[in-house]
Amino acid sequence: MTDPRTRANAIRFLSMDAVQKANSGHPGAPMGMADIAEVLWHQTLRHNPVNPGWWNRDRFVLSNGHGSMLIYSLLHLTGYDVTIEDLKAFRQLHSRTPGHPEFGYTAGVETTTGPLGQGLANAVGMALAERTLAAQFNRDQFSVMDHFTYCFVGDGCLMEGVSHEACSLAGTLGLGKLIVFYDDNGISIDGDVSGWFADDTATRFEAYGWQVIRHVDGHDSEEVQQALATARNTLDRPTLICCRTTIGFGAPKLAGSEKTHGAPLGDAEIQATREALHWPYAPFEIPEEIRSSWDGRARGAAIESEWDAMFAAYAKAHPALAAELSRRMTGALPADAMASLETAIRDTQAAAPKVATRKASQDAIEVVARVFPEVLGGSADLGHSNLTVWSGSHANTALQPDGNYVHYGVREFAMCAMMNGVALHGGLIPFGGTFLIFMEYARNAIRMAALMRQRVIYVLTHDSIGLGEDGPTHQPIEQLASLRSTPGLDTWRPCDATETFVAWREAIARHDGPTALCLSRQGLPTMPRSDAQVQAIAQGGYVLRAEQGRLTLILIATGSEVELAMAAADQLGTGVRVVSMPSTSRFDAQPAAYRDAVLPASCRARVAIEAGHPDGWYKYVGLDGAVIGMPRFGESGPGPEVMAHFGFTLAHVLSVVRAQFDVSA
Ligand SMILES: Cc1ncc(C[n+]2csc(CCOP(=O)(O)OP(=O)(O)O)c2C)c(N)n1
Ligand SMILES: [Mg+2]
Repeated sequence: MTDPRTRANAIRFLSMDAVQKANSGHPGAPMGMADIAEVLWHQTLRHNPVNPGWWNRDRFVLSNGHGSMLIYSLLHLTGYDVTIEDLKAFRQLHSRTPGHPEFGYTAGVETTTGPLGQGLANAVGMALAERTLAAQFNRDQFSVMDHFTYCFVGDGCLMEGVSHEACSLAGTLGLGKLIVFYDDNGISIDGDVSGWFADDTATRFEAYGWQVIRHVDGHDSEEVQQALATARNTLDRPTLICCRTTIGFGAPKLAGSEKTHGAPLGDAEIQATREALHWPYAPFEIPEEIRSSWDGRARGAAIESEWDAMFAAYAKAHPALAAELSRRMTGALPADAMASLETAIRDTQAAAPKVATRKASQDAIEVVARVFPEVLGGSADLGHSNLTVWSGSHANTALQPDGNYVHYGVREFAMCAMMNGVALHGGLIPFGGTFLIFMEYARNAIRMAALMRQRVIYVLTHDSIGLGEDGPTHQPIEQLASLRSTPGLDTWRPCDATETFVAWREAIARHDGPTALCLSRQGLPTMPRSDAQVQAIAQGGYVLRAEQGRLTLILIATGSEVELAMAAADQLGTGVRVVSMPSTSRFDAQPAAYRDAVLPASCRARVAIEAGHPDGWYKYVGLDGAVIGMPRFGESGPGPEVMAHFGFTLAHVLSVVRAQFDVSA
């Protein structure tokens, strides 16, 4: 019989040998957490290695993602499509075992981790998604959505501020099926953490409303098993299991030292560890008995087929619910969704309201949330400024877990990282609001959504100095440029209600990445458009005002500055074209012929106008063009006065154009 320690040692040797072979990586955490991982993965985790996409699987997040060999070893040993050859290719180009776990590369990896603390916030989002779907779909004896979310964290994750944001909210929401194992090894990269991390972590989590299980010996499988059972029996609040461990456990000279954190142990120390742990096998050799004791495929198939039978009975008893849950989990569009949005776009253009684009966004959300019941909205305490609440929104709370709106509180980073977890879980489409300036607080979670190609929608209002009185702390300058330079993220800055509706449609219909909607505080008139122009908005940039006769100048603008560009064109004459460019990434993705039709190479007289950092616009206007932008911080004052002070006036635009270009027809 293979005992737990032997199974754990299989993880230890695969990890230290793979790191040694790659001559790069982190053996310490996998060796230290191997016993805990063995307890969780061998008998408790409900998953099916043959079908990593099974909806009701327990989710597992390795938030201390530098310990990637831990999860790769577990996936390999339990029977996922991760071969011994994959482990030998650890950290090599295009291998399925990249340096940090990456969603989409490796079967069984639920989220990309490595930026410490964010995996934990992703796990909070997954637990929230599970509970929300359970409340919306489970009926009487049918618990079709009913799984745990497990997360491993190290000292680093808990030092990171986002752990406070996410875990404080997880406590308030009472996410009882979230279970976190803390690898309390007293070591981070610089050494013994007592000099920089002396918190009473257990008391801290109790203060959040968590159940905390203290003083667990992370190398004593029975103690870990007992703690896990207690955690699984407490369903009204999340649980933190504090496990005392030794980093690099088993290495005779180096165990307990930061030297095992992020470097190969070396051949001599690995040989000494083989002797100390009585492991006579060659690197990457797992004897059959140990291998079969780890194999989770038969157990996984049995667990899933039990659930399949339940789901079949549920589908008989509640056919509409079953069909809807299936639709949501597979990500299929609701029937007629696109047609409803089309109609709303056409109606908006016809009604031609003068509203702030944040208000138009709220009107769009009304339509979107009606046709996409899987929308899970929210805001970081700015619901009434971001206008993210709608007539059908109701709060998701511990007592009302079926709600479709999350009050994230003032926690922008956790909001965005949790939304990644919600999106990864499936079944819900998250959107969340804050001021555009405060996307900075959430920056890396937005980047992670783009890296993982997740459909997450950011409602970022108060999009320029035009917001006025709150002043330069609140006025975004470089944020648009920063969002636009994020690969895979679509950024929209619509100029009116119609463009806002189109941006929402594009965001929600998109399956392969996140979208930032940058919206005005101040009212903006609806621009006149033909049907063809309405259709063209989705191309990201299009001719809003065509020249008559010879083209003498192109004005390019976005958002609130489109109105200004149109007024300037009226003054400058018939040869002036206005291009509205709500999304540069969308425009850049169009065929060259389309881009050239909108911005003909023959016309070098070009001026871009946007109350944001100017640098990105030279790409469109060229070095002989001009940009009217904001290369400096703003000022506090009434919005129109601030705009005028910084040159966003008709007179200034006309003078810049006339000084540089001859626009006579
Ligand atoms: C946000 C972020 N900052 C810094 C790092 C670099 N880094 C990787 S691991 C680590 C120390 C983590 O300590 P701990 O979680 O205790 O891991 P252990 O050494 O115990 O394995 C640091 C600073 C990172 N990956 N993410
Ligand atoms: Mg540590």
